[in-house]
Amino acid sequence: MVGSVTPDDLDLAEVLRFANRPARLPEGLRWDVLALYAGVLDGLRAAGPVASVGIDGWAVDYGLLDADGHLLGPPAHYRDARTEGVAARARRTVPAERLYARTGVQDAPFNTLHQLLAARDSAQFTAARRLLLVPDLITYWLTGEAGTEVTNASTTQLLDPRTGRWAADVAEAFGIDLGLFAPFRHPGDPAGTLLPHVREHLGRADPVPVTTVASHDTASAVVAVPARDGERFAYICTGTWSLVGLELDAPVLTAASRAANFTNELGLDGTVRYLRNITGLWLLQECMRAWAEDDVGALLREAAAVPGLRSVVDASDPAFLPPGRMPERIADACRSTGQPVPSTRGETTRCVLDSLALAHRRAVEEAQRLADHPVDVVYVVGGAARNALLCRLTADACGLPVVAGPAEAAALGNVLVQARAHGLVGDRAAMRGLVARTQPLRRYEPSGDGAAWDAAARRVAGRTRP
Ligand code: LFR
Repeated sequence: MVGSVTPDDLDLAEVLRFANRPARLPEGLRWDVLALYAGVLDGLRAAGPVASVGIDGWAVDYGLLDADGHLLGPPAHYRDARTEGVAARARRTVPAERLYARTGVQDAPFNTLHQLLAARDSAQFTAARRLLLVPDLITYWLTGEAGTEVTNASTTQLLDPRTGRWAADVAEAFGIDLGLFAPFRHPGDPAGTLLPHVREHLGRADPVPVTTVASHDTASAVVAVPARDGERFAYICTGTWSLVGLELDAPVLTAASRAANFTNELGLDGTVRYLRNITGLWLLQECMRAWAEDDVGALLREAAAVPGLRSVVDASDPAFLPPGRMPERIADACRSTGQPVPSTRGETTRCVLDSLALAHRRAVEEAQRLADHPVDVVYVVGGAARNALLCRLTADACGLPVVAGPAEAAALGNVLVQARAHGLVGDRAAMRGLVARTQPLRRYEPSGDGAAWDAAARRVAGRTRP
């Protein structure tokens, strides 16, 4: 994505899109990170003479380097089964209450901490001298300089969200050597310049700066939430996941917050992204993969034509995390909760969208209550901003207006942080103002039919949650 930024204008153009296809090896589900890097290089070449480069990506996963700085094999996928049962064992080392009080991170199987505990006896881990989170790994290949970007580091479950430094006592209790991590970098910091062989590939003679952005994609997306200064808002960052929450000045580390499995991740300028991970459009992506269907528009039209709220599943249930057999698993969840089993693709799609809207509602309500931070509007950014049905259902379910857009929020947030580092835009409010003035947004008013959503919420709460 190439962004152009002036104090009055913000424009984003897609120059290259490539698939991110993990591969199942005998040892487990792995990311094809070389294909990703090759795609990045092709994209940079297609982008032409840019003034700065910034890398963001998904959280928690990492590559391990040996003493020579060489990658020790493909990074494990956070959906890999190697972390099964690890969280429960880890709680015997550090009780859940203390771990949450120190790190503020949700209890999820894929947290970096759990992945490290699952991997630590492997030959690969024994040989490892450096750990780089995936966007930091790509940045390292581009520049030769290793760093640990702090918004992404906040998802490891090894960081203290109050200080933005490592929770050294937690790492020590688990026997994790924090020396594996490179020094911290903050959004806006220089991250080096493109290495000579990269420049040669791009046909650039001049040094090209790489700028640290909020390298966790969700942190970048929150930067581009087009909220007005002083507005009381929640956001939903959509894509494979729905990340639903608030931007706060300080973490919420209470017992109630832990019980509700909210996470405190760091955002730009020391803000806290207080949010819940909801399985998100992964449910639909996996159905589409099972059906060998790539026309989401057709499915959404079918879903809009079938009656709503017939069956709902718990979209934040970790049972939906692994890949495979998604239509059957959704059908099973409906059956086991005594609800009608969706029988057509349209019905299954509708079940997914209704369930997501309901999960959005629950997270928006609980976040406000747990953080004592009421909101007046919900911003939907990311891919689902283009999904009018899901936006409408989310507005109806939340009983709040939804403002949808931009769909490419993560890329815009990435570009804006680079632009700020290069003196082109001002503070967070100025960045958001620029997004609001320049990007197409659509507003959905709630229909007022709260009772049907209340009833559906009771169905999910009563039957599919422990
Ligand atoms: C979204 C995201 C989420 C994170 C998940 C796994 O792309 O980064 O924020 O929880 O992927 O890394």
